[in-house]
Amino acid sequence: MHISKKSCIFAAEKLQNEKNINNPVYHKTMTKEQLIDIFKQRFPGDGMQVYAAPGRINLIGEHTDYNGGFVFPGAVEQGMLAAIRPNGTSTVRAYAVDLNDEAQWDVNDPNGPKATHFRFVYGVSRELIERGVAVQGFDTVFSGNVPLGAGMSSSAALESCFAFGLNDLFAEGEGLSRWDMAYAGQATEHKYIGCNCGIMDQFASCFGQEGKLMRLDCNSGEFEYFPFHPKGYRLVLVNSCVKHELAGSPYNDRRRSCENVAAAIQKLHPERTIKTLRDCTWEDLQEVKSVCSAEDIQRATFVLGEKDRVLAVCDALVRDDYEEVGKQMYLTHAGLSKDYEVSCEELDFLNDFAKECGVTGSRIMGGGFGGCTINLVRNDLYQSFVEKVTAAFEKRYGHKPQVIDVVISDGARRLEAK
Ligand code: GAF
Repeated sequence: MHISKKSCIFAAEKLQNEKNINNPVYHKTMTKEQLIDIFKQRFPGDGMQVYAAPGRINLIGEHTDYNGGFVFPGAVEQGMLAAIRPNGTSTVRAYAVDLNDEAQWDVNDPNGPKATHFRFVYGVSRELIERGVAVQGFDTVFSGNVPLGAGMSSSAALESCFAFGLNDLFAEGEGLSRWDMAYAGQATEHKYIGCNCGIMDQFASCFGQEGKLMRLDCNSGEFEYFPFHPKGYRLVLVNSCVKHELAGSPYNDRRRSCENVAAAIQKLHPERTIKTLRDCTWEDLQEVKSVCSAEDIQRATFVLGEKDRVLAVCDALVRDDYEEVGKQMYLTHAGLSKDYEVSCEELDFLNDFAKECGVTGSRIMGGGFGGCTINLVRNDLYQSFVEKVTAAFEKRYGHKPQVIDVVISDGARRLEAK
């Protein structure tokens, strides 16, 4: 598979890679007070509210969300902050601090702004209106510290921040549920950005709770919080700081492959209801081997395996069996690399290197094609692993990876005045 080392694959993350590939943190973490100061310089007066929503990690369960499978994410401490104040008109005036970019549009404009970062805000407000929230004009200033292009879903953070904030400011009565907000974010990706993503990222950003991972059944929407305080281990991300571009839209292509296989199985079994690969078995897959492309079968093979791996990891966590958790993570990486083909040289290098160092579990996290690996590391190995992987990666690729300690945090919220 030929991969050109250029920019981002997901339209949703386009902005990030236009800006910077090898130095993903090009802006600083901003406090609520700093954001308010910037807001006041642009839009004098008081009365603004500040909202926050996080990016996410995912312990296991990749590319399973749009296949009706299980995912196992948690919210992180990095996220998006937005100061918002209704302005009594139908005009939205927005300023993206990190990009030093501004735009304005009418809430009823059917086209909206062109720049990706503003399209998220525009799309979310349109989706809220569709869901019955009477969004009017507002002034806003926003800034984020989710490393861009790392696969930690800076886009879901932006969507959830505005979904939560605009619902809080404009909804009458009870307003939207967190599920409605998550779906509004996902619909924004589909309709305004062009990425047919699943629900994992928006779900994690809306429902996250400090210290807890969540196992979500994407078929039924049922989910369970799993307190995650592994004794003797920690989770650390190693961000390759690269994002590769494939011709076309590979994320949407992967999704289409899965849908092709599910449709072929449905055709063969009209007596059953096959909505997604979730409804399919290994036997079904065998049966359609001759009518589907080898590539589609390969993709589906990964998805069926990944469905089982999430459940295996949950069982292992209940037993505090972190060795088993790690084993499943390595299997996921192998599947994502060989069958789903969403890895790249840098991520395979990080994965191999983690294994050589004796790291318990390691794998690509997020959509793939760059970004980071998530690593389950024994405390006693942590320091030497971080030092070694940093040095080895830099020697090979000419730049340092970014090491990010995972802190599982809360989901979308309003920040109360201190
Ligand atoms: C991206 C998507 F946005 C998610 O919905 C999910 O499919 C993920 O890739 C892969 O697990 O983050």
